[in-house]
Order: sequence, then C-alpha cells, then structure tokens
Amino acid sequence: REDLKGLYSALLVPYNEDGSVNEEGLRKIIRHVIDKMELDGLYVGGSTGENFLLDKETKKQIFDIAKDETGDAVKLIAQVGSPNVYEAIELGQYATELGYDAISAVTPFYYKFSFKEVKQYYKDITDAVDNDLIVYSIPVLTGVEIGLDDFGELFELDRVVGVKFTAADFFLLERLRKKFPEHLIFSGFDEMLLPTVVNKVDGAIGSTYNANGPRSKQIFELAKEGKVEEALEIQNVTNDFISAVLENGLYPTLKYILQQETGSEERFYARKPMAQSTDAQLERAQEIYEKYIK
Ligand code: HMN
Repeated sequence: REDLKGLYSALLVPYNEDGSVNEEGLRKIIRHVIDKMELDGLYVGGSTGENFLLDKETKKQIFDIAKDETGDAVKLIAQVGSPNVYEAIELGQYATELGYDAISAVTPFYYKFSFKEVKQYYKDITDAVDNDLIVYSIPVLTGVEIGLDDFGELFELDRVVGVKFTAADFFLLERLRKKFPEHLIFSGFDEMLLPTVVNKVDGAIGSTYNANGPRSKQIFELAKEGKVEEALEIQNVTNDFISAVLENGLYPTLKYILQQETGSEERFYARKPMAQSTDAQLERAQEIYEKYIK
C-alpha cells in the first residue's frame, strides 16, 4: 500500500459544551489540515479525537463528516478499535462502505489480554471487514506491549498491512523495519519524527501536525533526503513548541490554536470527563500560538 505513505493529522475533534460534536468546527479543522497544512491524510477516530470517550453513533457521525468534507482530496484512515470487538467490526464495515482507504485498530486494552487474544481480535476484525488494517500500538496509553516476533504474527494475518508505532523504543523500531520491509510503519510521536524517519518509517500520524504542519513536512522531507542537520534544526524548534504544548496541556492548547486558526467564534470544548480549559491555560495557549504558529 505505497499509496498510504505520508504525513497524517491525528484528527482533533471540537465538541460543544454539552458534549455533542461541533460539526462546523470539525469541518473547518479538516479544511485547515488539507488546505493550509497540506498533509497527506487524516487519521480519524484516534486518541486526539477523544474517540475512546464516545458512543458508537457519535463515532459514525465523525466518520461521516470527515468523509463528506474530504471527498477524495486526501487519504482517510478510520481508527475503529475498541475492547468491544463487535463494535470494532461494525465500525470497520461502516467506514469501509463510506470509502475509507484503510482502517486501523488499537490493541484491545483494559483487561490484560494475552497475545493469543490480541491476535484473535485482529483476525476477527480483518476476517469481517473488507479493508486493509493498520495495527495501532500505543503502550503508554494501553499498557499493551507487542514484541518483534508477535508483530511478525500479526503481519502474517491477511490484510494487516502495517503498524502505527507510538513508542520511543528505537531498538524495536529498527528491528521491525529491517525484518518487515514490506509492511508500513507510521511514527506516532511527533517529537521523535526525525529519528523515526532516519529509521525509514513510511509516514507519521500525529496530533501536533494539525497545527505545526509546515515544519513537520519539512522535517519529513529533509530527513528522507538525508539532510539530517537541517531537519534537526527544524525538529529543535518543533520540540520547543511541543514541550510548551505538553506543559500547558495537549488538548486545551491544540484546541485553542485550531480555534484561532480556523476563525471559529465558538470555543472548542473537550468531551467529559476531559476537563475544560482554564483561563490560565487559554492565556498561555495564546502565547504559544503567537510564538510558534501565527
Ligand atoms: C491518535 O490516535 O490520535 C494519535 O495518533 C496519537 C498520537 O500518536 C499522539 N500521541 C498521544 O497523544 C499519546 C502524538 O501525536 C502526541 O500527541 C504528540 O507526539 C505529543 O506528545
């Protein structure tokens, strides 16, 4: 799936104060990512979209809006994973019918599933959904670690075409790349984009690309051309930005910046139990916005 390579926005979703989707705001974010950030695709239904706080109908609503607003302009990957595998299958079929280019599924979490159970989960999804699947590995949030040989077993499943690798384990990344040259590897930590591109990932999916697209694209392109020194300078500025964002709160800061960038009057709220931004966070977000993005 060469066509899936590239830089993706982990799509951020704005909510209304009552927890419903702010559709107008979401459409504006999608336009911003496609037209101004000029990214290659959208990863819809990930952590950044607060997906794991949503009911099934709202997840479908977001898939609908993203496809409707995007059309065929960029690639679309639907994250459908959930410890509820029946829901994952239904959402996978739903997104596939809508025309999503691929699906992705987080490793099942909460219970301590054995690898055998994790593998069965991916087999159940790929057997039932007529689309290619990217494993979403994010041990920092799920607690699920997958080793090299286990990745090999998942990659043997029909239609498992790659992994979104959100981890700082560069030894494992290097081994994976060497052993599975045919599978797609997407980098998941934006602050480590450069070293993952040096390790020859096929693309990257991240939350900060929604706002810091141009620098991220430069890092990606320069690193691919072997211009590591130049790429590092941009990664350094990028990481000043990301450090400031993480210190002030990832969601409040990105929501504020995207609200400004899209000229939306209505505040971009979080979905409970995620807390709403405080005045102090909003003030700091404005400073970060002015310093790095505006
Ligand atoms: C998603 O599922 O929405 C993302 O792909 C998650 C993405 O990998 C982000 N990871 C987390 O938030 C844990 C990163 O973009 C991350 O926000 C960024 O690197 C800052 O740490």
